[in-house]
Amino acid sequence: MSERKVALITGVTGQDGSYLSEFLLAKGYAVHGIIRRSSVDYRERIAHLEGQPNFHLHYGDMGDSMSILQVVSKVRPTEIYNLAAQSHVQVSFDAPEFTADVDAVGVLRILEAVRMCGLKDSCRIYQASTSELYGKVEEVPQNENTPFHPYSPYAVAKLYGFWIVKEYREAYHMYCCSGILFNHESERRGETFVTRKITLAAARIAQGKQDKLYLGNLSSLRDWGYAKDYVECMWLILQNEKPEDFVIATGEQHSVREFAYHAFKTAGIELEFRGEGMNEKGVCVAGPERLIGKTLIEVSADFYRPTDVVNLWGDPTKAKEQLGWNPTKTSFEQLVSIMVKHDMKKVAADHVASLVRTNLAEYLEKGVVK
Ligand code: NAP
Ligand code: F7E
Repeated sequence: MSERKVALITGVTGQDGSYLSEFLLAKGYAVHGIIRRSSVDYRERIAHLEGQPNFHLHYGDMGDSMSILQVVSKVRPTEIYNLAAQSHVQVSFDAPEFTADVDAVGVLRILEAVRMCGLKDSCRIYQASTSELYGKVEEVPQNENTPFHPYSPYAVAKLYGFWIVKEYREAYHMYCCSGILFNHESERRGETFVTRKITLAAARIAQGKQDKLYLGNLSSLRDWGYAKDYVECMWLILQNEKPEDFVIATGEQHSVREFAYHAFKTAGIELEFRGEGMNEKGVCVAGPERLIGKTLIEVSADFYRPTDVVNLWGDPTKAKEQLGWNPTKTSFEQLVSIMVKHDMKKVAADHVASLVRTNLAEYLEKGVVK
């Protein structure tokens, strides 16, 4: 492997991109990230890294071959982590073409840029693949040999990404591989994914800022891990002697209902689920007096998908044995607790900030402060 340690991360502003940047900087890498131009700068997750001498950002877009080519030729990375994607499964039903362009053809653009820049023998490529490939599952739990059955436009696009990586590995002998990662969450998770939606709502309801939470399928099952633990595995996959694909998961499965139960419990609210299907409700049976007996969770058809993946459960044996990775470093209960504790503080801080803003506006109006 090369002496130079230069990583290029697409999707650097995302949940995983931010943790991976921290991880690689700590390992002594020069880290380059690709960011998109937007009218509002949304770089909250990497703001603390900007200005560090080994951290560099470049404008580009996964839909724009020229920009990808330019960045790759300028940076000449020794490792590329292709994390950029339209990553929301439900949104992929509304924006299927964009999802295909970024999540499928985008992977091809990275592979071709590496070839065109003459880096095919010196640059290792990690592709962010997904348990969504198993979709309408044909086997439980799922491992590297389980057949794929993608069940959303997102999963179909990611399937192309998986196969094109395998194709370039075999056709051009490139070191490129896929991590088939099961759901991984954190306090940096996007707010419309189910876990973060729940932890934020639990914190807001506990602090009197929200009355109710509406969710979709409460019985959906996921294998949820902690994102901070999973980025280590992305790096380990690229340090393996041979390029191979790996399943990354905890090996434990929980329902959306269970996640909600634990999250609300951590926020000081005990829920009891009553009823079934669309009529199921989460009712408060213990906690703050004002909430007892109130329905805090209801089911809404708006959060159901045309086709949904409902039984994901990964078998991380290969990663454990071959990469020495520990899939149970952070337990399910610890993950829920990390997220809820973070969001309890965030909601409280947002409240204080809004009070300060309101008072400041009033003082400015009255001329108390100028
Ligand atoms: P995320 O938080 O949604 O981040 C996605 C990143 O991709 C963001 O930085 C986003 O930039 C960037 N991006 C989207 N479209 C782009 C485009 N056209 N050009 C350039 N950048 C673009 O996702 P994540 O949870 O960190 O996941 C990282 C990767 O792993 C994704 O590929 C996802 O599909 C895959 N994955 C995630 C999970 C999981 O459970 N988290 C599991 C399996 C696989 P903006 O900030 O500008 O939007
Ligand atoms: O849904 C159900 C929903 O949106 C999980 C992405 O990172 O992981 C993620 O995709 C489950 C689904 O994640 C709501 O129907 C119920 O069954 O949090 P999610 P996801 O679809 O699993 C995979 C591995 C990726 O690769 C993706 O990039 O929860 N669910 N009620 C809900 N989901 C949402 N979002 N909102 C609800 O109200």
